[in-house]
Amino acid sequence: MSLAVTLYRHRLVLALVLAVGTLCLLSTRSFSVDGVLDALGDDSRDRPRGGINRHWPEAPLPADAGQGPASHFVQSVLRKHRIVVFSKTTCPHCKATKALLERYHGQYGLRYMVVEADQRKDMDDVKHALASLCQHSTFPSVFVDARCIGGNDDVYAKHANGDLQQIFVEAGLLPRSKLEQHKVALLESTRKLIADNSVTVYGRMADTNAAKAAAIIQGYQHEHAGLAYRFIDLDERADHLQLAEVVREISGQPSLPVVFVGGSEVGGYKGLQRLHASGELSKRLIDTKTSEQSAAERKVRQLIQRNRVMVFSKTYCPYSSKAKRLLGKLKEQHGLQFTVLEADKEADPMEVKAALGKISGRLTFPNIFVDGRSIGGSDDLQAQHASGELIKLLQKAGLIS
Ligand SMILES: N[C@@H](CCC(=O)N[C@@H](CS)C(=O)NCC(=O)O)C(=O)O
Repeated sequence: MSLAVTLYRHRLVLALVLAVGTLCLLSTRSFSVDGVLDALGDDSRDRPRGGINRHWPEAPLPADAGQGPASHFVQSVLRKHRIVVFSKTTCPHCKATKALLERYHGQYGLRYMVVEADQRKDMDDVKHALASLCQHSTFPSVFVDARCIGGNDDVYAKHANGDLQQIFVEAGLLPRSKLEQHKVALLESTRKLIADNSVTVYGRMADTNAAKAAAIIQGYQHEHAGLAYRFIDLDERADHLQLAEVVREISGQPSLPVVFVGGSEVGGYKGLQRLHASGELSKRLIDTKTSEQSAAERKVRQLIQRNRVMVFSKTYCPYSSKAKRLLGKLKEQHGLQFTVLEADKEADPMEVKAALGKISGRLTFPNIFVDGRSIGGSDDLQAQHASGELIKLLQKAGLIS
């Protein structure tokens, strides 16, 4: 029997096989998020590429997730991606939400998925499907682990009070260990930034005092061409809470803005305003121009920045010896680490002294710095130790346990 005759006899079976095969292919495609998104083009950004959420399909979706193709689409996106923004390309609130998530991506590597609903033919159905999952039916709608956490205002409010970070931490998307590592790195980079710039302001530009502080510094930019000035706007950062903590630890100032001039903290807006009004700010800005720093000053600033407890001493000075003895005892008892520079062994001890005078206002040895700030000489150290203040300070800074 020829092949043609066999095929003819079994034509019904073949037709059935082909029909079932086509149906399977079609249904796979309509439930494949990637397929739908591919069809949408590049504007739907799929950040979390490559095999994430392997465990996730078992997670339950809300009972009222709805039926119909748009509901199925929404559900499959939510099953596949842990952070999802349903957005519209034209909506400014959506842009703001995406910008915020992009900051979390940049700072902590958090991946998120954006669905641009206005690029879909079934936008209204998607909107409808979202309304059954969220309290609202507007764009954007943001989901974490298939739970709606709100629109743009809600997400920004949660970002401001730390709830958003907490949601990511609890979902295991942002491990606590990563936050801790980030804070250690932040402490170092913040110290470096302060040391490398003539003026550094940490604040929120939306806050009047921060804006006023920035305006004062901008006024000096004509006079001091090339002034190394940085304004760090905490509102622009995903890690604003940690950065605020780090600035508080470095400066001892409880609130923002905090202004550093020539590596030293001068207080907030009021402190800066006082320096400005007295004419002192102009003098300090001339003094702190990096190009005018001596080699000794650069070395002194670097030592202060790189060593959490830094002692400037003189080998023959009894006050220095007494201070080093006390710090040595704290090293033995509590494991305190400290670094000593013997100024009289340097090429130009007078330059070291001048640099210390400029940085801390102190012209005698020893001069002891903790986390970039001078805590005084030997007598101050003994007094702070006797009152228990020194131990408290070192404990708070995590320098002893
Ligand atoms: N009250 C200060 C006294 C320190 C002091 O007088 N140090 C002397 C050296 S022992 C000093 O620095 N003199 C100026 C210099 O050597 O340039 C303290 O406790 O540190």
